[in-house]
Amino acid sequence: MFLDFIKISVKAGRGGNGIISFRREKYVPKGGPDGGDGGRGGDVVLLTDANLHTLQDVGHNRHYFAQSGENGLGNNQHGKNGADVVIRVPPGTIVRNADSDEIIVDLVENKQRFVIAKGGRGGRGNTHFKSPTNRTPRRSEPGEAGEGLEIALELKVLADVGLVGFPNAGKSTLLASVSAARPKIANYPFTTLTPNLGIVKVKDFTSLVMADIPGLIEGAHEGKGLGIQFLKHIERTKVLAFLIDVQSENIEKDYGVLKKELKNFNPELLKRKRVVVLTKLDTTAKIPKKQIMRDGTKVIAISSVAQQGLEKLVQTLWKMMPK
Ligand SMILES: Nc1nc2c(ncn2[C@@H]2O[C@H](COP(=O)(O)OP(=O)(O)OP(=O)(O)O)[C@@H](O)[C@H]2O)c(=O)[nH]1
Ligand SMILES: [Mg+2]
Repeated sequence: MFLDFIKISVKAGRGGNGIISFRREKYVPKGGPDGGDGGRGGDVVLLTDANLHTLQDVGHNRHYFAQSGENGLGNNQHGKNGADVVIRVPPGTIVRNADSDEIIVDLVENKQRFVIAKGGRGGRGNTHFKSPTNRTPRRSEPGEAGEGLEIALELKVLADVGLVGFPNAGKSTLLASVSAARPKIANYPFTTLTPNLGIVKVKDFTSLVMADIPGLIEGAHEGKGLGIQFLKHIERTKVLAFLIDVQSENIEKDYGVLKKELKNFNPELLKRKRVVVLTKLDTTAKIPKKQIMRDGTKVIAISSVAQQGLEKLVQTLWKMMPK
């Protein structure tokens, strides 16, 4: 199961209590106060990890608790701090307050660390309350409660280029042939059920992140096929590549259907830079003459299997990236 939206509750650890204690030493009848402070409660921390691509692992638990701090001890010893609990999420995870729906943080960098619930402070032991007038303070503080809240996590993958097209158009095959990603490829529709990301090398030190998503069909915005929910994964891509099988009976029509489905999901998507990619060039003897679509969009023909046009496509995508 692919999880790209979950709600969880997080609760940081309570601080340990400060304690009341007095020195008990041989031959010292009245020792002074020596009650130590409580330890700090553990934090709940979100940490991004580029090796993760879904929120699935996070979803195994609905509640995340960090450890409480330990109480202080005699002899001025501090209680141990509670351990943090670290929740690993993929980069591209948007964190909201589940009650107010407000965005708390958008975790876009890899290895980004964010304390979502802070542990309570430990209470002070009675040592702190000693004064010239009170040498035997019988006072200490309890630890503070840790923060707690309900959060909603939503993943919108971060990629430079998003591949859109009908099922079987060859999206996953393209991703596999220009990157090290190994998505599932098969000759039936809806092979891809969850987004795949790959890194496409452009030049020695430059690369693009490409996202392959499930196939779209006409009526997807009404729930046909896999629906359009997964389109949110291309909402943050800078460039869109519309993949259409070169054998299509009507390339303009197919392109129109794809555009319509995108528009129904989010009209902003059509303001994105885009290119039309005719796929499976090796399956036809006819060289497609079309170089430009009616709306002015550039057309590139490729074959992932015969490795044709791939370099040109990658360079074109790179040039389209906002610098
Ligand atoms: N001959 C030829 N076949 C291709 C080419 N690219 C993809 N195919 C075949 O087309 C079929 C579908 O390819 P996929 O890459 O799985 O298509 P997809 O667009 O990812 O499909 P969904 O995940 O279902 O949306 C597979 O049988 C591929 O082997 C190509 O360049 N040439
Ligand atoms: Mg696929």
